[in-house]
Parts: sequence; C-alpha cells; structure tokens
Amino acid sequence: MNRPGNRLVVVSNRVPAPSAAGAQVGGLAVALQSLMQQRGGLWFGWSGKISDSTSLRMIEDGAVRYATTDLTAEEHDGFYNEFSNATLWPLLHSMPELMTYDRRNAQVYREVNDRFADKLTPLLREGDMIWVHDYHLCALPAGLRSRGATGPIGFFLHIPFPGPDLLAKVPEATNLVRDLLAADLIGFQTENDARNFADAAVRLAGAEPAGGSFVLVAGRRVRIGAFPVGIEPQEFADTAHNAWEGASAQRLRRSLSGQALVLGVDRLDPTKGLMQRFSGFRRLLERSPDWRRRVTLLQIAAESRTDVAAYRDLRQAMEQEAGNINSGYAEPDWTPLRLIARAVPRDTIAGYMREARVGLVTPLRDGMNLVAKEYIAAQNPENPGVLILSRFAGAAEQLTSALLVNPYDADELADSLEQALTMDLAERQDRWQQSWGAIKDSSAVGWGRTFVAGLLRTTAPKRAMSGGEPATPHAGRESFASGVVRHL
Ligand code: ADQ
Repeated sequence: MNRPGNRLVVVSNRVPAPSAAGAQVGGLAVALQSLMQQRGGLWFGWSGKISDSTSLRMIEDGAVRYATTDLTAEEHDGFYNEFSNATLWPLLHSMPELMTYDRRNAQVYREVNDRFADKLTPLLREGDMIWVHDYHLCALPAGLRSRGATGPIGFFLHIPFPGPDLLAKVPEATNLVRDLLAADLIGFQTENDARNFADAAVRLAGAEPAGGSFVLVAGRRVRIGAFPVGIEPQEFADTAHNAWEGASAQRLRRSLSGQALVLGVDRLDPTKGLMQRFSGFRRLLERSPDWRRRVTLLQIAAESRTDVAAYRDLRQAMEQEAGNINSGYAEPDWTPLRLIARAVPRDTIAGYMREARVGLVTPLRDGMNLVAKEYIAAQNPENPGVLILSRFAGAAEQLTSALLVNPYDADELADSLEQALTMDLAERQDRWQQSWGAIKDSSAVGWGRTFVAGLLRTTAPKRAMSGGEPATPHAGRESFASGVVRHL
C-alpha cells in the first residue's frame, strides 16, 4: 500500500519489472525492490527491449507500479552501448585509455534522457519524491525540472566520480554536472567521490560552496553526500551456510582434493582487474613452486555488455591468458586456474565463497564492490578465509582489516596470496571479526531508507512534508562528507 505523503518514484536504466526483458536482478535491484514493496511507489526506466515503439508499458505488482519504455536500435547503441558504457563508464572509473568518444553518441544520450523526462513527467503527482540512479541518467534531474517538476529529486551514482582534470576529456561532462545539480541531494559511494563531485560543481559548473556539505546553485542549496551501499549480511551468511552443505559446494570441494581455493567473482568487466589478477596468480606460481598443486584459482566472470568492443576483447584476452597459465603450469592431476565466463546462481556462489580460503577482489577501480562484503558475510566465523581487496574499491574504506593491495602490482598480489594462504587461525579470526563488525549493522534496504530520509530532510524546509521516513534498526550509513566543499 502506498504510504501517505511522499510517493517514491525510482528511475533507473534497468527496471526489474516482473516481465521485463533481460532484467538483471542484482543485489541493488533486489534491495530497491524490497524498499519499494515496503513503501509502494512508481519505478520507471528501460524495459530491456529494443523496438521502434515509444509507448509506455505499465505493470502493477503489489504496491509497486512499473512503467517502462523500449529503446530503438539506434538509442540502444548510441545511448547505452556507446555513451553510457564506452564513454562515461571508463571516464568515471578514471580509465580514459578504454574510452571511446563521439559527439553524436552524446547527442543520443541527451535525447534518451529527454525522452525519459517527457514520458515520466505526466505520471508525476504533487508530493512525489524522485530518486534517479546512475550514470545512464545524469541529464534527467535537469530534464525533469525544466518540465516543471518541483518536488524533491535525489540522484545516486553507483560508480566512482573522478577529479575535474579527467572530466575535461569529455566535452559534455561539464553540462552533465550542471544537469545533476538540478537535484536536491546527490549521493556517492565514498567521501572521496563526493569531494570530487563538489570540486567539479564549483570549478566547472559555477556552484558556490555553501558550508558543510552544501553548494549553492542559482540560489538553490544542493546537498552532496556519501551513502555507502551495503548488502543484507545475515541473509547472505545464512545462504552461504546452507549452500556450503549443498551438492554444488560438495562437488567443488571433492574436485579440489584438499587444495586451497582462491575465488574471484565478478562481472566480466575491464574495471575489475581480471588480467592483472591473473598476472598476480601467475607470479605466485612462478616464484613459489611450492604452491603448485596446493592451490587453485576459480574465477567466475559473468559476461556483460557483449556489444561493447572492450568487453569482447577482454573475454578473449582472459581466455588466452588462462590457457597460457594452465598449459605452462598444469600437471596431469592439477589445473591451476578454472575460468567460468557466465553467471552462477547466487546461493551457489555463496557456498563457494564459504569454501574459499581466499577471496580475491581486486578491481582497478570500483564504486563500492558488493562481492567483497558478500565474501566476508559468507565466512565461517570459526574458520574464516581471508579477503584480498583492492585499495581502489570503495569497500576498502570500510573493510580496512582485509589485505589491501594495489591490483596493478603482480608482486604485491603474489605476496598477499602467500600471506593469506599461510595466515594462522587467530589472525584470520581477528581480521574477519573486524570486517564483519564493519558490515553487520548496515543493509541494502537500510541504505535506501537512509538516502530517502536524507532527501526528505534536505528539502524539508522548502517543501511541505507529510510523510516522514521511520528510523530503521538497520540503517545504512550516511555521511554528509563533513566539510566536503570546505577545502575548495
Ligand atoms: P557491479 O559493478 O555489478 O555494481 P558489484 O558491486 O560487485 O559490482 O555487484 C555485483 C553483484 O553481482 C554482486 O551481488 C555479485 O555477487 C553478483 N555477481 C557478480 N559476478 C557474478 C557472477 N559471475 N555470477 C553471479 N553473480 C555475480 C555496481 C558498481 C559497484 C557497486 C554496485 C552497487 O560498479 O561498485 O558496488 O553497483 O552500488
């Protein structure tokens, strides 16, 4: 049932509508879905289908109303594959060497954002609170305002935000920063991302520091804050506990014949550092022959964005390097590296995580990285494994007791693998306790509630507010990056 007061309107590129084509129900969609089911509301975005139809498809499911629209083949290419995933994704991850840029794709991106604004505006009601998600929809806050939306608008970026020098590599980036500033609250995964955005807002988009975490834009106060995304830790722990005893985990265990399992679980994506991870593993086998036959790396890398050239190239390169490592080091009874290039069911992965002596999570750059938190939640507290985590993942700000590494440094990866594989029980337990302590009280739903409450608070003095957000026992952490704009 809809709560009285502010209806929540979530806008995201992919929408987990019950019958959406290609809906990818990841951790975040599940979390937002629980929040939406509790509050009721409208969820708007792309249907996942490609067609020439521009009409809206409406689906009611419990308290949630889904409104989706198709993309044309040209929009799917220019907006989704190109400008979102081949320009903004690498740019915002500070990997401009992977970036392609074409002004025409930037135009298609803007047209799709405008079309979303056109379609959404007539569905809006007085008092709605709009929450826009991620890099596909940076132009939407301004698009909605210019069509008359006056209610609270929040925006959350799930991926990192770079410094202003990098942003300058994409001519449209300045305009997108300006468009985002039409929101009332702009959220990021870490304080560093929030600070970078505040910096860009002031230097490139004419905003003025307004004390604390606020900037002033044409007389309006806009709040910029860090809202680290969480998982449902206890739920994941229970899933892992059960799955570890299930058939899949048992088969994996038998196949290892006592070898230590090192596990990587990622989307197959150039930001996840998969080739560098393989180099670190190769370095371990090269310089410490003792480990041969005693350790196996299982890398599960779900294919994604296969229409983008960099993703296809990465898959080929990974297959080649996995083949090289195996042909160079394998024994008749031992395969050092097992590579699976597809998604594996969530509970099966949870069971594998509990089995793994080492969780290898080494992105070159990552907004948060939920796999790191899932690995911690999956462990047996009596005999936990060790997390090796990239310093460049947002999760490293919270999981400081993991072995933190520079993913580009093959020797450091090999050192950390040895350290993890030989770590005594007391140290493993101590590190795990600290990591568990850092994640156990936050949750994905709590994260959503905290953002929504922050949005209501940010806009409360300006707009009448009839429905407050109840406090939640598992609130997500909220940090309005104290003095985020003070240093400017
Ligand atoms: P992603 O880049 O997709 O998310 P991540 O945070 O690790 O990265 O979330 C991936 C989710 O998919 C996890 O729940 C994981 O278990 C699952 N997954 C990954 N590989 C899988 C596989 N091979 N098979 C099955 N499941 C798999 C983006 C940002 C992140 C940010 C999240 C949430 O890039 O930085 O943490 O959004 O905000």
